[in-house]
Amino acid sequence: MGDIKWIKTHCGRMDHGGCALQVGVKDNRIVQIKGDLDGYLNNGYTCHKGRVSADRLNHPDRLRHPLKRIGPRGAGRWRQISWDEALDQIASHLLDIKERCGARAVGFGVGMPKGLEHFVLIRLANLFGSPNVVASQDVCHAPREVSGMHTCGFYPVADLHNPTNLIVAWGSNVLDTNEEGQISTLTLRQQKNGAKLMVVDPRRTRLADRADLHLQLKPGTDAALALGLIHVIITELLYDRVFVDNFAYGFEELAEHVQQYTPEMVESVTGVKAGLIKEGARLYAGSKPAALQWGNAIEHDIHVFDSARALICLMAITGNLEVAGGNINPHDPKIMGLGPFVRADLIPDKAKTMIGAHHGTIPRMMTVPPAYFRQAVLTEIPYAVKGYYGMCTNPLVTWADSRTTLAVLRRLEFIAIADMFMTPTAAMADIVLPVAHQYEINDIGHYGIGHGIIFARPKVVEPPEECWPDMKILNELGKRVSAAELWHEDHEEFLEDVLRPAGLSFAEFCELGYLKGPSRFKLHMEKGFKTPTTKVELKLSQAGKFKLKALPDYEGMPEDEWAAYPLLLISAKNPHYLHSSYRWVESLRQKSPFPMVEIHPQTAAAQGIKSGDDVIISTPYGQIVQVADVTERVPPEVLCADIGWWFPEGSPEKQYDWQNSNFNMLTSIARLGKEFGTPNLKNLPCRVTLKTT
Ligand SMILES: Nc1nc2c(c(=O)[nH]1)N[C@H]1C(S)=C(S)[C@@H](COP(=O)(O)OP(=O)(O)OC[C@H]3O[C@@H](n4cnc5c(=O)[nH]c(N)nc54)[C@H](O)[C@@H]3O)O[C@H]1N2
Ligand SMILES: Nc1nc2c(c(=O)[nH]1)N[C@H]1C(S)=C(S)[C@@H](COP(=O)(O)OP(=O)(O)OC[C@H]3O[C@@H](n4cnc5c(=O)[nH]c(N)nc54)[C@H](O)[C@@H]3O)O[C@H]1N2
Ligand code: SF4
Ligand SMILES: [Mo]
Repeated sequence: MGDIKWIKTHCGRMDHGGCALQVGVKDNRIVQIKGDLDGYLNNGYTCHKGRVSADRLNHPDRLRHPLKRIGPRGAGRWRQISWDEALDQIASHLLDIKERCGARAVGFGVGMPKGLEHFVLIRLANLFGSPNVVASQDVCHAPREVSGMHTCGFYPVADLHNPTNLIVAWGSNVLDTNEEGQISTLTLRQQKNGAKLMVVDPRRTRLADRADLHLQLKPGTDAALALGLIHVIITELLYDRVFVDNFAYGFEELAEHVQQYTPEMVESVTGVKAGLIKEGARLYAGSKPAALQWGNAIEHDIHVFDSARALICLMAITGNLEVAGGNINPHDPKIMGLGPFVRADLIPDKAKTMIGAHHGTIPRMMTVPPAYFRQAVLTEIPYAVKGYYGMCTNPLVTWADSRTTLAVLRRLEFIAIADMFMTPTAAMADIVLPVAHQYEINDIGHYGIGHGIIFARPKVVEPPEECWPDMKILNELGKRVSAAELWHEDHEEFLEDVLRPAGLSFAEFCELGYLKGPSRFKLHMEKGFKTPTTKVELKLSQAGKFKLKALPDYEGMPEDEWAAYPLLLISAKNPHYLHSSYRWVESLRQKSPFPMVEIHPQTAAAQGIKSGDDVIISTPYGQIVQVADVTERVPPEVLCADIGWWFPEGSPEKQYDWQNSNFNMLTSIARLGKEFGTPNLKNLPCRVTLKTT
């Protein structure tokens, strides 16, 4: 194996990424991937999917040429076309729609931010003149980030790098998800150094097994639990007096407001014993600094604004904001800001003209919630939308209410999708573009994610001849549909743009590996908080102006009770996949061959269900089939199903059987949280029965 060349890069596109890797390459093929001991986030750690991530590149069915639909949409028949033809056709459709209905009639779609192309796509939308970037932010991070901006002027990130006394994993399953680069080794290392761990999760996860305290709440009651903790902390005078006196706005009102959230009342709502609620409150308030690693789960129902606000209030009154080992305001290194990068200046009225504005989404939410986008396509409210360019996303599977998404994909005049594989969504497109992927492109990771750090992801192998980096596609499309002089000769100049303020070339950045902003704590001592009152707004001072609720509350369960659906349905990310991605990678599929739903033994026994049986999961909105995993990790009244499933081996005419086991057949967009347009992805009334035929 002497002629293997080892190249350093960072993992990406299997989750939010961030593990430093050593990649062994021989004859333009990756032969081994291992963790890099020097890694800032991972210290040599990798997960299984990171280690086999190169297997994505060599699948025989990978898209290798641009394709144009022949026959009806979704019929699975395609003609290979050249890149010039593909780009010319996309440009001509988009420009035609712009001429007839205005630029806003084209939606530019992205999914989970995967790399720098995310921001190049936003730039394309801005230069084209459309305010409508459609993203999964309704259920992913915008609620945490934007609620943070309104409450304390920043997005409070758990500081897992400096010593802490307690980590609270609240609806965050870091051992499986390593979300936003909070690589699980960081939590485990803190534990080894003496930090305690508190887990707030309805399931007994592997992380909960390691916890000092597990608050196993009823799903969907997070806001009540957080308000209950605040109640105890205030009544027992455990809060940080100095901080509250100097830096909090609305403390008296909050204190009065939470009087109703007694441990007994909160026990009756959450199912967590009053004694444990008190213990949790005392542990958190007594552990300063304590880092609250708040997860995606709190963003998955219509009450997310209350949950997010309550959690920030909790961080604030205990004096854990902006302190090392608490929840910090990460500062970016000297790199190009997002606004200039995406040319936000060219679309100054975006906040007023985007589809979300019509629905009164919260200020600073700069993408369109998929629910409102689809409504616009189907009903022309607030205006007509006719075209969609989607990249790094698979909405037919990942957006709530898949049937509505299908109706939208049928109704749109024109759809182009860029992906590396033929997905159910790509199968409904008019033109499909084959992309180059991680390891085949030069890229910057974690730009715009808000953790104050960026990672070098240099290319290690050449892509197949006709697989283009998304950035190149967008750069070439941009020249065809907007002012050509605002695009680059070579798309890799975008990498240089980001780094120029730091005085680094991309090559120099790759030598360094990562670039981190300065660690600055307690800036509020000098400057206050960046809010209208310069304090942490426990009560929002501009609530009236923005039609927001001034104080967080528990509003009850997000869905009605149904006698026919006595259980509660939740989900958790599958450790072996990224959402809907990579079911076609054999080394991953072996680890997780089919969708599994966790069912408590009592619940299973009542239905005659054993592990391995096919079961039907039903909600008021639909039904799907998954395979039973009978386990005490979920309580008897909770089902935890797998998300993101479709079957690459399935029928192309049925878009790869995306309806059979897809969680989002069970969700609905009939109810949405006003602030972010968030649907109920979790906490749905449901039942489970044995599949008999
Ligand atoms: N019911 C339910 N729904 C959910 C969630 C849930 O928990 N429950 N989670 C939500 C969350 S948090 C998120 S972030 C979204 C994610 O939603 P999406 O981002 O839509 O889903 P992914 O599966 O991450 O990515 C979709 C596609 O991106 C492609 N892809 C990967 N890398 C590249 C690339 O470099 N270029 C291009 N062009 N394509 C690429 C993959 O092949 C895949 O087909 O889903 C949300 N949907
Ligand atoms: N392997 C893998 N890693 C990923 C992803 C992936 O798809 N696969 N996706 C990436 C993305 S885009 C994101 S946003 C992150 C998300 O990462 P996480 O924040 O960890 O999100 P989830 O796995 O959706 O949910 C975390 C936990 O919430 C619990 N939970 C469910 N309902 C509730 C509830 O009502 N209250 C509380 N407190 N907890 C609840 C679940 O049992 C689960 O253990 O992961 C990233 N990393
Ligand atoms: S934890 Fe995430 S970043 Fe690390 S190797 Fe796994 S997929 Fe890659
Ligand atoms: Mo996400």
